[in-house]
Order: sequence, then C-alpha cells, then structure tokens
Amino acid sequence: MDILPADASPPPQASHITHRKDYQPPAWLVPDAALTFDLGAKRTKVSARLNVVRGAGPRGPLILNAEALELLSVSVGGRKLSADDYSYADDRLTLVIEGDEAVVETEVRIAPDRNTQLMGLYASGGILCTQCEAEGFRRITPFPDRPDILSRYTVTLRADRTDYPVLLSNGDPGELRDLGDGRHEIMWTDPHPKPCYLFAAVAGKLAALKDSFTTMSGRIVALGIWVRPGDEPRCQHAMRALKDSMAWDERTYGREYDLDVFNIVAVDDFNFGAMENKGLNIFNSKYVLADRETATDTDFDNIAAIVAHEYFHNWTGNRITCRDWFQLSLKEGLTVFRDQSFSADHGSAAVKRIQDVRTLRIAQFAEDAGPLAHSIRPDSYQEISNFYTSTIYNKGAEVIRMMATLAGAERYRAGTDLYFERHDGEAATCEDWISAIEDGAALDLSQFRRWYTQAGTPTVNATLTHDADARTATLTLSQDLPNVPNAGGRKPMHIPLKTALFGRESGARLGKERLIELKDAAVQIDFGGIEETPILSINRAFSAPVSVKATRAPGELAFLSAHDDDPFARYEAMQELMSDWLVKRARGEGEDAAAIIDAVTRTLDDQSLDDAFRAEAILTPADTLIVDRIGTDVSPRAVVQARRTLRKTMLSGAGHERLMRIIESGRGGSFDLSPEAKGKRRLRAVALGLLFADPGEEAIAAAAALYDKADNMTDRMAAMTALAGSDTAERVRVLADFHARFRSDANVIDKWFTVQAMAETGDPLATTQHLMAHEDYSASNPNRFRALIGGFAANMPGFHAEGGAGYRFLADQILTVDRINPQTAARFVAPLGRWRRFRQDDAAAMRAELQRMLDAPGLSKDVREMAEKSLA
Ligand code: 0A1
Ligand code: ZN
Repeated sequence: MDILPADASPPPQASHITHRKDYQPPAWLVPDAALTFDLGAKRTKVSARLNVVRGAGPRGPLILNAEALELLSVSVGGRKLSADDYSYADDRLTLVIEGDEAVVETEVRIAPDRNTQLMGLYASGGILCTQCEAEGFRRITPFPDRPDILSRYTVTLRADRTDYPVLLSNGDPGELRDLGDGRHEIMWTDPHPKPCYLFAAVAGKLAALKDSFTTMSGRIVALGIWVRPGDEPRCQHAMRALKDSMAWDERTYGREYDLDVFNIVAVDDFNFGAMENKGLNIFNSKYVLADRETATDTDFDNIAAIVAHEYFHNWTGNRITCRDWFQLSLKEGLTVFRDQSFSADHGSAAVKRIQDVRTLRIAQFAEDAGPLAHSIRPDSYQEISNFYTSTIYNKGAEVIRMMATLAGAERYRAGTDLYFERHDGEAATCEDWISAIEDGAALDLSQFRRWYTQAGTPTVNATLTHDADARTATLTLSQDLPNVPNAGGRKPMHIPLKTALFGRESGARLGKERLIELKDAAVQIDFGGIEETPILSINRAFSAPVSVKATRAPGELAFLSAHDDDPFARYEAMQELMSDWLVKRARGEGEDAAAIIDAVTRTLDDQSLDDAFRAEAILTPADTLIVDRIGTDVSPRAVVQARRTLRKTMLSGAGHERLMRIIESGRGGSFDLSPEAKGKRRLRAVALGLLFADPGEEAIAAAAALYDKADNMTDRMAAMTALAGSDTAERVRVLADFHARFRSDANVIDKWFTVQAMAETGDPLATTQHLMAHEDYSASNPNRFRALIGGFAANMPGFHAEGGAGYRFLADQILTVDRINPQTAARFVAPLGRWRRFRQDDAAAMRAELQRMLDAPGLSKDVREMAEKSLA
C-alpha cells in the first residue's frame, strides 16, 4: 500500500467554515447521470455524461467538485473543450455554460489501490467498492457533490471477468454481456432519483447468500448478501435481520421496499459501520458475518441493529434525503430511533433501553459537556466527516423519541405518515420533519424546537415534599441549561418526564405514571391522595436525555432498586447508588457500601428478574461517567482505584459461591439466540468479571474451563477477557490458543487485540506497543487500528498512566494513521480533548499532545479541526 512520506504531504489547507445560514439552492441540477466504469485496481477510467439544467439558485457557472482525479477530457454539447475553456483548481472544475441546459461529458482516471482514505472508489482485499457519503463521490467523477441534487443514474460497469466476476450497482441490473476480450459488462438502472452520496458500485470475487421477500403489495424482492466465497453460511443472521426489518417497517411505519433487488456487500476495510446506498448497502464485514463460534451475542445484536438501520434509511434518508449536511440528524437521529425500536421489539425492550442509554451517556453526554459540544442541527462545520457524531446520531434519536412520547403511538404514526406523504422524493430539512409531526400528530412543538438549536445536556433538579395531614405531595422541578461552547441559547426546554410515586411503607406505586411536560425554568406539581411517605421515580424509561438531580432521603435509592416497577428506573437507582459511592471514594471520602451490597445480592437472588436485566443492574458504572460526575480536577488513577475497591467489596459481599453458581448454571445446553439464552450468558460473563475483581485459584480454574469448553464466542470471550486481566499462566495459554484457533478470521483477531489492549494487568502501554509489532497488526485497516489503539485509549490506567506516556502514544498513532486515513485518525482525538476534566499535570500533558499534533507538518484538515477545537 502506498503511503506518502512526511515531506511529500500536501501543505496544510486553510480551514473553510460552512455555515447553515448560507444555504442557497443549487445553480445547476443534474436530472440524469450516465456513468461508465472501466474498472481496474491500479487504474479505473470513469466516463460521465450528465444532463444539466439550471436550478433555482443564483445564475452562475456549473461548478463540479473534483478531488484526486486525473482529468482526461471535458465536453459540453458534444464539443471537446480545450484546457482554456474551463478551470480546474482547488478541487473544482468550473464550466461556463451559455443556455439553461446542456450535456456535459467528462473522463477521468483514478487509482483505487492507492486510495487509503477509503473514500470514493477503493480496493479492499481484491474487491473494488465505493464510499460516497458525505463527500466521496467527487473522488470518483466531477459532480456537484451536494445532497439536494437528485439524479437518475444509469451505470455501466466493465471489468476483467476473472478478477471481477460480480459487478453490482444501485437499482436493477441488465444482462451481463461478455465483451470477448476477457472482460464483461453490465448496466444497472436506478429509477429513483438520488443524491450522489447514495451512489455505489462493487466489483469482485463474491458469492451470495440469496433469499427473497414479498412486500405488502406483492412485489417479490430478490435479496443477496455478498461476501467472500465460503462465507455465505455466516450471513444467515444478517439475512434474517433484513427480512425482519422489511416486515417491521411495513407493520410499524407503513413503509414498503421499492426496487426488485436489495443487495448487501461486506468488505473488510471500511471507515464506519455500514452505508445505506440505494439498493446496495455496503457493510463493514464485522457487521455481517456471524456464527456462534466467531460472534458474540453483542455481535449478533449489532448485526441485526445495523442491518435494520441501513435498511430503514431507504425511507428515512434515501426516499426523503437531506437538503444539506446540517440536516444530517433528520436522517440519522430518526433512523437510529427506528433501529432502536426494531431491536426493542425483537428482544428485551428494557435491556435494550438500558444499553442505549449507557451508550448515550458515555459518548454523547461527554461530547455535550466538552469542547466539541454542538446541537443536533449545528450552525457550522469545517470537515463534514467530523460531524458524524454521537450527538447527531444518539441525541438525535432521543429527540425523536421524545416527540413519539409526547404524541403517543397513534398520533406519532399519523405524524410520520404525513411526513412521508409531504416529502417523498425530496431533500428535506429538520424543520420539515418537525412541522409534519406537529400537523400530523396535533402537537405544539414551538418550544420543543430548541432541542434542535441548543447544545448541552440539561439538568433537571427535583425535590419532593409530603404534607401528611393534607395527604398531598409537591414536586418542585427546575431546569438548568449548561454553558457549553456553541450552546445556541440557554432558554428553557420542553422536557417530557415520565414520573411516578411509590409508597415507602407499602412498596407499591401510588396512582398511575404521569407524563410531566416541564417547560418552565421552575415549576411545582401537586399530587393528591398521598397517604404514606412518597418516593419519587422520575425520568422513567429515560423519557428525556437529561441529567436528573433529585434530593433524596437516605435509603430512597435502595428502595427504588428493590421496588420500582419500571426496569430502567430500577437499574438507574442501582447505578446511582454505585456512582455516588464511587464519586465519594475517588475524592477520598470514605463511604459504607452496605446499601450497594444489599442491592446487588438482592438483585442476584431475585428470580423474578430476567438474567439480562440482573447482569446490567449489577455492572459498575463506566469510569468515564464517574470522571464526568466529579467534573474537574479528577485523578484518573483515583477513579480506577475506587472502581477496583468497589468491585472487590461487591465480590466479598455477594460471595464467591453465589457467583460460581451463576457461572455454572445453564451451561452445556444447546446454543440459541433467544433472549433467555443470551441473558444467561450475559449474567455469566458479568458474574465472572466480578469474580475476577479478586481472582483466586477457583476463579481462574472456572474461567479456564469456561474457555476450553465453550461452544460459542460469548462464553469464550468472557473467559478470555477475565483471564487477560489476570497475571497468570492461564492468561498466556488462552491468548495463544485463541490466536492459533482464529488466526484466519480478521474480525475475531480484532477481538484478540482489543482484549489485550484493554487489560489492566501489567503495563498496558508496553502490551499495546508489543502488539503493534505483531505481524497481524496494520494501521491502515480501520478495524484493526480501532481494535488495538481504540482499546488502549479506553484503558483508563494505561491511557492515563502517570507521566503522560499514554497520551504521547495516542498522539503518535493519530499522526501515523493521519497520513493514511485522516477520517479515522480524527475520531481518536476526542480522548485527549477531555483534558479539562483532569488534574493539572494530566491536563497539561494532554494539551501538550494536542499542540504537538497541530505543529506536525502536513496534518490533515480533519485532525486539525478536532485538535484545534479541543484546545480552544
Ligand atoms: N450513513 C451511514 C454512516 C456513514 C457515514 C460516512 C461513511 O463513510 C465515511 C460511512 C457510513 C450510516 O448512518 O449508517
Ligand atoms: Zn445512518
């Protein structure tokens, strides 16, 4: 693979800021685009014939984005232009066109095998594939690369028959024709006008798992999941998920598929999870291939969720796309909400909610409190690829969820029906969505709109008082909006809070759950007929993405952890108990853990709770959440120490025997993916993890046995993860065995790298550096880089080791990968951007690394934006 040496890198470009308020409709539209590809890994020729007509924007020349292209020819109206007739500079090809329409033809040459950024047309292990969102199409052919230009595509693919027997693109295929010279060709026609970021083409030696789906109106859709020959049987789970998704979208949103073909292709080199190209989704192979020997239950769940996500984009993203990239959450927030609902409907809804909230808090709350805070519809950006954030995706989904909560199921559906009716075939805005929901669901969202413009996580303060004589309770609520960068205003938000009261004596719920709509800065709400001391359960099911600070009497959290009938709230009470303890401990304040031990043992012994819930509830909160709670001047080492102490205390409180019983129970039965079976394995893994807070011989033997006898990857990984964190001979044996067993499977070897990079035993930095020298390590494969370097960045004691060596190491790795793949590099800056949280020495060392990156010659715009904003 070609990697430019440092001194050959282009000089840094001045950063350009794009503002939402500057949106102008396009000067030119492209109703039809005909593309012909003469494909080859070293050289590909792309010929384009575009019908262009003037659009509603200001009259001007036709400007085609063109990046990393070797321009061979340009013609307008059949006349070939000389170099004096056009300008090609700064990645733009500018043509002056006299009339109001024209036929523009271009020919360019590109080098897929030198495309290490994985944007545009690139090679992944012998397969040629494309990635165009957000601005990759301009690296394939000159084109006005913006999402509000919708074109009808015909695509001809020509390639060597032996190297590229399978040729795929969007829409419906024509006949495969032999060209007689060792090559063949096929034409794909997509009848649906689409933005160029949804274009896709794939060529390679691929085999498919095939199936079909009959839509609600009787259309028979041919389904194919294309993978390396031999891997077809490992696509069964993805295929099941695809068919479930198609049925679910018909049932739940009334949305039917609209082509005769739907293909998915898996590739090993991919910047993100997957991409929703029209009729031809391209996936990171990690989110397609699965069988019980190689995929964990989490992998299985992720595969189903991502297959669903990309499929659901067909309506929310493709049929209705985004007018500009500021509207990204229009498709992403909505589609995440849809995939979350799909997963909830196909498994344990409570556990799904708990997991989604955990992700939101770890990734998004941190982002929303830091230097990169932005609203879900930002006002400006530099590099659009840096804006595929947890805020756009996960907070965006929470905002949609709140609308659905406010409307109720039926009215929400009326709102979405109206949205599809109004905007099908258009490039729409977030405002279009909000208006459709307002009109269709009969809601007033005027204040609610602030969720789109204001950044930062609101805090809701809650105090409940009880007047025993009057038999009333009064709930006082207030909201604080944080002062974050790009806050976009700090006016009171419209916050839906599911709330209930419980009786301390009876343990029962007092009356029904209420949906309180907090709109004012502060408010009082009265509850009547409250005879016994009430206990407050608020933000049940996490009905709003806020932090709740409730004034609580001692014992209230323990009460809720035992009695709340909302599983999320019950889980939350346990997390709060543990978080309070950890925060105090990390600050050096002593605290008795009796209430936690009591809650943990009670939860473990409560057979009425399902296993997956019990596992989630006894997990200690992530270190990063404790860091965020403490807020400033945090000693990362003290947080790690506090967590270790708590886990040891929980272990001795719960007792080895109780945990051993859980580990042994239900093993050896036949494997299945039912929620019950998955729950058992999850609880077993969590119990084993807790046992390893202070592992004795028995624990080590149990883990080794679990590893050796495992008939599935979930158990095997649980055992290997536990052992990897211990300083034992079994650690060495099991890690070596795992590598030997799975050496030919890249996605499994990624796990092997991650487990070791995250292990807290020994010197994590030395372990990680040692692994970088392993023959299987490669910085140019994003999965492998994420597995090892991302694993290390998540290793608290390793990354935050005293003296700053972990920070220096991460910065070095970012600089290395920046030369290969700037988008991937930029995603690793965030851990250093958290410096404000930490003690002065740590913070200074983190800042120094951010500065060192900025001073490095040839730094990409992507990393520059992240590092600059992190320091600001
Ligand atoms: N739209 C995709 C996310 C995605 C974005 C950019 C990519 O390439 C750099 C790839 C995928 C989704 O939401 O799944
Ligand atoms: Zn998406």
